[in-house]
Amino acid sequence: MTVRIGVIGTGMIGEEHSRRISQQLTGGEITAVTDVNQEQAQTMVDRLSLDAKVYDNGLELIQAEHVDAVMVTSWGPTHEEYVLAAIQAGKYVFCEKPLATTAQGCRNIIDAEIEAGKRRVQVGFMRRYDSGYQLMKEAIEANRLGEPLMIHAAHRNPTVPERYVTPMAIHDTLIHELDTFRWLLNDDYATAQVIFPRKTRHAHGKVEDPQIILLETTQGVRIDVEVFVNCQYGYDIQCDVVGEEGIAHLPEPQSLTLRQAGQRSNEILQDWKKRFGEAFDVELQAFIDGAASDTVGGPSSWDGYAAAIASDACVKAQESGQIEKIEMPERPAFYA
Ligand code: NAI
Ligand code: NAD
Ligand code: ISE
Repeated sequence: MTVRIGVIGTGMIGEEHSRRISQQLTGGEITAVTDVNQEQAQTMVDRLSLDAKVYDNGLELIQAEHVDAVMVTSWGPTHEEYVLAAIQAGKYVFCEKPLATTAQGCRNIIDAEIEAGKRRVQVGFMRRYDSGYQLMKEAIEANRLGEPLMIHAAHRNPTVPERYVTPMAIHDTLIHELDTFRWLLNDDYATAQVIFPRKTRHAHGKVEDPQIILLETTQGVRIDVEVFVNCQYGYDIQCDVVGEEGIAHLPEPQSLTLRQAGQRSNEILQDWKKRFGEAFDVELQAFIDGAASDTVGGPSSWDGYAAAIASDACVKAQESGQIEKIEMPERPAFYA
């Protein structure tokens, strides 16, 4: 069965994902698209030579008979409404992070999914599909490091646009780590604190950059993450898990070592598109295969909710300068 997919939001990642589905992956077809900027939706259809209808809005697209599954790649504040509508229409939905911009928004989605009685949502936390992070998880679960004690991590982007403001370091950027570490450690967060080092001269006025986020899990693992979104030199994701008997280091992306002109060098990638390209492939193929076989796995609405609760606490910690508590409600059996 070919899964007929409707795309809401044809911006940067919407087009990336649509290109993958139509040109690289198997079992899926883009049959419908929409964007608040209709011209942009039509441009994507033309550029990718899609046989897809352009809809006036996301809610109409979700209802369309020739749409089996929905991909939400519009701006974060629009996600909740579309995911709720897809659940109500009984359609599988892949939603880019964040699932919703508030924890309450995620809770509304969880309540709707439970009431509908079936898992419908896969959240776009693609790092879980990255082969490097998967190796780290395998090592932790096989107890090759002993018990994990600490994580040192960094999330660096070369630059960010003017619309990127201080809280986005948490809910747009750190949100990936907030999901990844819960998954790696099989644990939840207990507290968060944010520290602002000296500001880089490359950051514009509305963003504090860099930031250091200190997290503590319920089992006492301590985590420090440097978020530095104007680091200039590249897109660089670092992670070390320190255990009682060893350390797991996130593999660097494969790159040619060049010996030339008295230098030995390796390329550093410049954006998330290439850094997590293979992870996006695996993530979306899993969604298509899941929809085709009437089931969905991977990061759930509950994971989206957990990341949102931690993210809210980190934003609070940015503002208060204090250590903030993170309280996770009990996980419903539905998401066990
Ligand atoms: P973008 O701004 O390039 O694209 C968003 C698109 O959504 C725009 O074309 C906009 O016109 C459209 N849109 C906005 N509201 C809409 C609505 N109500 N209905 C239909 N279309 C609407 O943004 P980008 O960078 O593609 O990000 C989109 C989403 O993807 C965000 O949630 C972002 O957090 C996520 N993202 C995830 C990444 C990852 O690593 N997983 C990387 C980059 C983005
Ligand atoms: P973008 O601004 O390039 O694209 C968003 C698109 O959504 C725009 O074309 C906009 O017109 C459209 N849009 C906005 N509201 C809409 C609505 N109500 N209905 C239909 N279309 C609407 O943004 P982007 O960089 O592509 O990011 C989109 C989403 O993807 C965000 O949630 C972002 O967090 C996420 N994202 C994830 C990753 C990742 O690494 N997983 C990377 C980039 C972006
Ligand atoms: C972007 O939205 C992403 O999701 C990228 O993965 C992240 O590195 C970047 O900081 C975000 O802005």
